[in-house]
Parts: sequence; C-alpha cells; structure tokens
Amino acid sequence: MSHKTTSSSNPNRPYVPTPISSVAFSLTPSQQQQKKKKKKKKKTDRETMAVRRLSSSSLLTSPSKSPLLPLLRRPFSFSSSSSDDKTVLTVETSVPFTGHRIDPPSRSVETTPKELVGFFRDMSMMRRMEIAADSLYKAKLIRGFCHLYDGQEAVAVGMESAITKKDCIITAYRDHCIYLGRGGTLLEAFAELMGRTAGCSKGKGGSMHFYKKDSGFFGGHGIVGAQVPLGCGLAFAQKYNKEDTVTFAMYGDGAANQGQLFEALNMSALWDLPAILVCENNHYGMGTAEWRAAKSPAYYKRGDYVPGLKVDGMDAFAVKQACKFAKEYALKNGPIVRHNPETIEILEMDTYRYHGHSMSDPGSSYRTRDEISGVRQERDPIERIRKLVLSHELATAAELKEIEKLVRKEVDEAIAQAKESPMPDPSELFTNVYVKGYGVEVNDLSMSLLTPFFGVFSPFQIHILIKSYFH
Ligand SMILES: Cc1ncc(C[n+]2csc(CCOP(=O)(O)OP(=O)(O)O)c2C)c(N)n1
Ligand SMILES: [Mg+2]
Repeated sequence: MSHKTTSSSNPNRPYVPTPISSVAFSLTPSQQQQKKKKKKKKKTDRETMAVRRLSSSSLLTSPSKSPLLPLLRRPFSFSSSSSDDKTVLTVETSVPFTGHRIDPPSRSVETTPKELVGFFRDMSMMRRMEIAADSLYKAKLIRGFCHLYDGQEAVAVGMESAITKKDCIITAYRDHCIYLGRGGTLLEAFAELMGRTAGCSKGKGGSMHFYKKDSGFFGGHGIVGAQVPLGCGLAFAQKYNKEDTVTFAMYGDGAANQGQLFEALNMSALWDLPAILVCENNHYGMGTAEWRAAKSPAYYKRGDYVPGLKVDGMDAFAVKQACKFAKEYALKNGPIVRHNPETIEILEMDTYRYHGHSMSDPGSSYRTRDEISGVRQERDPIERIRKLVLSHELATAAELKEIEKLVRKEVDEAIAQAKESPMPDPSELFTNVYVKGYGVEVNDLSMSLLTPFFGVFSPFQIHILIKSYFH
C-alpha cells in the first residue's frame, strides 16, 4: 500500500482550499441591545456566571460514584457548558452553499449559546480522542488499521445537530467521531480500539468496525463504498415502515468514483428513498489527490439527475444548515408518498484530514506540510467556533481553555478504564457469526492467505470468509 504519489502541490493542479471569510455573524436588534448591556457588566461577574455554567454542565458532572459507571452511562451529549438554549443567535456560514438542480439554503443559521459552546466542547472531545488514539497506536496498545478523523469534526457535529437518533447514519472506516456523535461513550470507543470487551463491538471489531445498537448508527465498514448501497437499503426500510426519518450514507472522495455508488443512487432515486448521500471530500483517497482520481471532482454534481449541495465541511453551522435542509427536502411530502421525485440528494462536504490516511501513512509524502498548516490556520473547525464563542462573549478564552483541560481529563480517565477491561475470550471468535455452529478452526495457512485482507475485514468477517472457502 503506497502513499507515494504525485504531490497535490503540482503547479498544474494545485489543491485549492475553500476561501474562508473572517468569522461572520449577525445579531438581531434585541440581541444587540443584550450584548451592549452585557458589556457593561463587570468582568468578574461574567466569569463567575460562566464558571457556574461550566460546573452545571451534564457532561462535566458525574452521574454516579462508581468509577466505571460515569463513562458507561454518560452519553456523549450535545448539551453545552452554557445553559442558555433560549436566546437565538444568528450565525453566517463562512461561504455560500452551491446548489446543483436545487436552490441552496440561506447562509444565516440559527443557534443558541448552549449549542455554540456545545459545538466547541464536542469537537474538542473528538479532536482529543483522535490525538490520544494516535499515541496509543504508537505505544502499540492499538493495533491493525486505524483511521483518524481530526480535521473533519465539523461534519460529525453539524450533522448530528440537525437530525435525531431515529435518523440513520452509516459510514466507512473513519468512524470514531461519528460514533461519539451518535451517543457512544469514550470508554466504549477506547476499549474497542484496544480490543477490549468493554468496547462497542465487544473488542472484536477494532477501529474500523464501531457499532451502536438502537442508535441509528450502522457502523464502520472496511470495504470502500459498500456502506452506500447498505445505507440506501436502510432508507428503503424507513420508507417501507412509513417512518418520517432519513438515512445519511457517508463516503469519501475516493469512494465517489465507484460504480456501486451510482447503482445505489439510481435505485434510490427511482424508488424515491429518503436517502442523503454525504460525500466527505477531504481531497485525498489514501495518497491519491482527488484530481488524479476524478475527472470531475465536483462531487455534489455527480448524481446528474439527483440534486446536490456543496458545503463548507469545516464549518459546523454550514453542515448543520445543509443537513437540516436535506432532511426536510428528502421528507417533503413524506417518504410514504408514492411518487416524490425529489427525495434523494448528495451533500458534498469540503473538509480535510490532518492525519495521514491511516496510522501507516505519515500523510506528508503526497501533500506539502505548508498545505496542512495552511488549512489548520485558515479553516480549522474548532478555531472557527472558538472565535464565535469569544465574539458573542459566551465564555472567555480562559474558560474555553478550561473546557479543553476537562475534556483532556475525561479522555485520560476513559483510557485508564478501557485498559482495565479484559481482552475477549478466544471462544468469542465463534460467536456472532452468520450460521450457528458453523465455525472452523483458523490455521496458519488460512491466516497467511488472508493476511492482506486484515485491514479491510474484521476478524469475524475473516472467519466467515474462511468458513465459506473451506465449506
Ligand atoms: C473495495 C475497496 N477498494 C480499495 C480499498 C483500499 N482503500 C481503503 S481506504 C481507500 C481510500 C478511500 O478514500 P476516500 O473514499 O476518499 O475516503 P477517506 O479515507 O479519505 O476518508 C482505499 C482505496 C478498500 N478498502 N476497499
Ligand atoms: Mg478522501
């Protein structure tokens, strides 16, 4: 698996990041008055209030005295350290949306102080989790394939804020943060990464195979693109069961060129399924820049007859607006209507991954360090929200640092607890397989034959492959 390909900094075809205007926001007249009043208050008053808000936050308060239960029970909540969910703030997206066969939504996005500060904390939590996973991998406590999501957090957070847990999400192997967003806990995530029984797949799936029962999260998938037809199948079930819900099927710019995607798109459009295809365009498929793999890298237009929207995927509020719009659009007239030719859409999220493709890829041989640091400086999703929080005076810089400190502590606690969890018993190798009592012993020959597939399949999928090969 080589990551050494022509650099995207090739002068003929450079990677051009989305231009970002400075953080823009607008306030209604009453909000402006409120802001003026606030300014008059003494700084100390404001800080005392904010510290009170911080300490009353659900995420930062242990619901139990047991050392294990807090992390097991505590969902990754989108409540914020600010308790104010009544004041409506209007935030402008960084850049306008671009539509294909559709009028794009407004750039003005409504939010509340609670949501705004919540976005900051939730994205900081995701970022910290991925950085910690990097260290655990280097310490050999996480093994096998491991694909990190840092840089792309705004997609997970913005999407989650626009939908409910009854809507479905299905994604590929870059799944840790989507899992947290769906309500997974840090303990379940780290335990799974380290192959422990407290993990969300009982330690049997690893990084690429996170699942969350009864949460509308249909997990990570190692076969590139295969999750898209499965997602359309979920949308079929939603329509069949007459549910007012939708499925977000996520895939990368690399997967966007696969045939199965177009087959799934055709059937979904034909059957008016409430499916929303979300292309996370991080501009690289492993070490291959998008322009080397796609004749047309305008992925939001690639559905031809299917409407599409290009979204700044580094702006959580743009993602929120786009996902809300897409869900409403997909459900327009309800999924039960026999012929609604406009249910399915493609959302292209213009995003960026800071890490390499996986832990075996340093991520710097096919793109320049300047490119990576440029995106960090200009477009970082967390820094954007930090600026918004500060400009709305919802917290001070010191308070935001405190949130980051608490997030770090919570991640460290989860890792310590995950390490306490045992590895699965070897007998577990024969559970959760398709056909009961149909297992086979894995011998050295079959293991060596299947080694190349280890990154793609989970140990249990490999078991099934062995089974079907030898029977
Ligand atoms: C069917 C299939 N082909 C090839 C691979 C190897 N592979 C794993 S990830 C990847 C790149 C996918 O890139 P993209 O869709 O852009 O997603 P990203 O990793 O950027 O999130 C490839 C080619 C695979 N796992 N499955
Ligand atoms: Mg990609």
